[in-house]
Amino acid sequence: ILAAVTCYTCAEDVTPVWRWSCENGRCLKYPLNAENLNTALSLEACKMFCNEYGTLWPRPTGEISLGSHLAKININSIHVEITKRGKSDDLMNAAAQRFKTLIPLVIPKGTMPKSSGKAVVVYLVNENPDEREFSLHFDEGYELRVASMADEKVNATIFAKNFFGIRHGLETLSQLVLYDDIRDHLLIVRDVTILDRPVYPYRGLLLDTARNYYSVDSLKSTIDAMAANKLNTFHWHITDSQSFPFVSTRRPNLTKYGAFTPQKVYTPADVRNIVRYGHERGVRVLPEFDAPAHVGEGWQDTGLTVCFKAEPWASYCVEPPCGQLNPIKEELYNVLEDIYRDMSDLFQPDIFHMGGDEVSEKCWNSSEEIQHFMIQNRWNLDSPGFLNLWNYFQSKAQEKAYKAFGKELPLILWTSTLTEFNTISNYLDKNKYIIQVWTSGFDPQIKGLLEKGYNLIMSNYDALYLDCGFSAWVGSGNNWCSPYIGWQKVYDNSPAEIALEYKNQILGGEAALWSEQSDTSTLENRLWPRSAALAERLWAEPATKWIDAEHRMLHMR
Ligand code: CP6
Repeated sequence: ILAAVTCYTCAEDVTPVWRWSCENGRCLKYPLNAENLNTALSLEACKMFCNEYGTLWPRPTGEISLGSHLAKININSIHVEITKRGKSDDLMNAAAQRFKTLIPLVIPKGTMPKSSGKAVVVYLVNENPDEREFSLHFDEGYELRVASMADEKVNATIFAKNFFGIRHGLETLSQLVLYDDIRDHLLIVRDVTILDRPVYPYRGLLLDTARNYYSVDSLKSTIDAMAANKLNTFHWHITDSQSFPFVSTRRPNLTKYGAFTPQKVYTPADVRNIVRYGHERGVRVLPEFDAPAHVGEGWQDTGLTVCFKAEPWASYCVEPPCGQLNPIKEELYNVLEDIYRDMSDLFQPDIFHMGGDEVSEKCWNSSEEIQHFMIQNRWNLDSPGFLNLWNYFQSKAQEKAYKAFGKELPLILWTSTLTEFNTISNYLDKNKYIIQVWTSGFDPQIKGLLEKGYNLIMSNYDALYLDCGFSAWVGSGNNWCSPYIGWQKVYDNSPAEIALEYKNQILGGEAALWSEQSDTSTLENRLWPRSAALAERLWAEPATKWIDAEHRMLHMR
């Protein structure tokens, strides 16, 4: 299959000697000669017509008709018209601008398309031009038409309920443009109708920028690639016990003591830049402040943590250096409020992630002060007792979060002992908390939580951990990454299949790149194309498996 669609012998800078023909869903190559020159298909054109979904990724979910003709277009004459003005004008303009920059990307390096051909005019028909905020309930659907025409213009129209749908439509339209290396021309598919909307409202990617630092540019490139795949949430795990690169204006010492170096930080200007970059691309930048575990570096002078760098670390945390917030300190909650306020100012999020993973009883129990507090409250120094302490922390942190963000925004927590389905309703209100599942897709907890009415985001480590699978964490021996999860496994991981009857409570999924073994230099290859597989799974929830998507995946990669 690979050999049939890939022209290994066609160097980019030579005149092609092959033409391509679609046979039984594959593009096969034949010699290009004088007789077939006029009708010969280039490889890209063949791929476009060799598959029900052309080379679109993720594949549309509604009606699709791709016509059977290509029109020659002029790269210097591409126009986007915004038909209705409103509060989202700045975003609409940015999306139009991005569309224009996407087109030249299909031109192979070292070649130049002829500048003859038709002008392209894209009409953007936005029903609610005032809508500009992210939401778990907004409508990201769109309708795209490329007219069949005989005159000197190619007319395309995108209809949508809001900017977010329009933006997706432009992304799809850009994928209908291809480069013909037989004629050195840009072409666009005409006679097109596409109706499209996502199956899941939450389609995310987690990046951990605390175990290793990532450059601001690499984060922006990541957002570009997410936008191309119609992923809509960049979950920024911005702090952990290893470093605190988030520059807190209200508590600057956290960054001063917590960053790896004074350069390896995200300043307010960096964060604003990234959040804006995401907004223009339909990507929500969702901050996580992970607590009460996974803290350490940065808190040295506060006296508000316990068991920081405790040894042997394996007795107090999952990976060193250990560290946990001390929930009995009243001052802690003022610091949290300040961090949340900084995040509110910069991210203005519609959802907030409060972490809550991997809390260690033993870490809290190593503090006499905490033991004393628990005894005073008549909480036993056992597991249920520590859940009371944790709940004490979470309730106070929740109150500060609502205050700092100025609203009761949905809060996300990782699965943990606090979120076990038998007892979760003693602690967390199902109308206030979304639970992100990071444990195995076969965990009975998942169904239990759904039965109790909780909304979930799936990040099961057996399919969606991009660092490595579970065994990398618990003794993979001398194998640096075992198992390495391929895009096929990501693609076939269906959140709905886990519990069909509760599909409405599964908001979507998220792939996670934990960064103990990754940084700027490895980022692209860790994320792509595997996150593209996730993107199609969450956009379309196809009934088919990866094998049916392989041709399009090779193109998207
Ligand atoms: N860091 C944080 C991690 C992990 C989690 N939280 C993690 C746990 C197990 C595996 C991979 C990553 N490194 N903060 C769990 C949500 Cl296998």
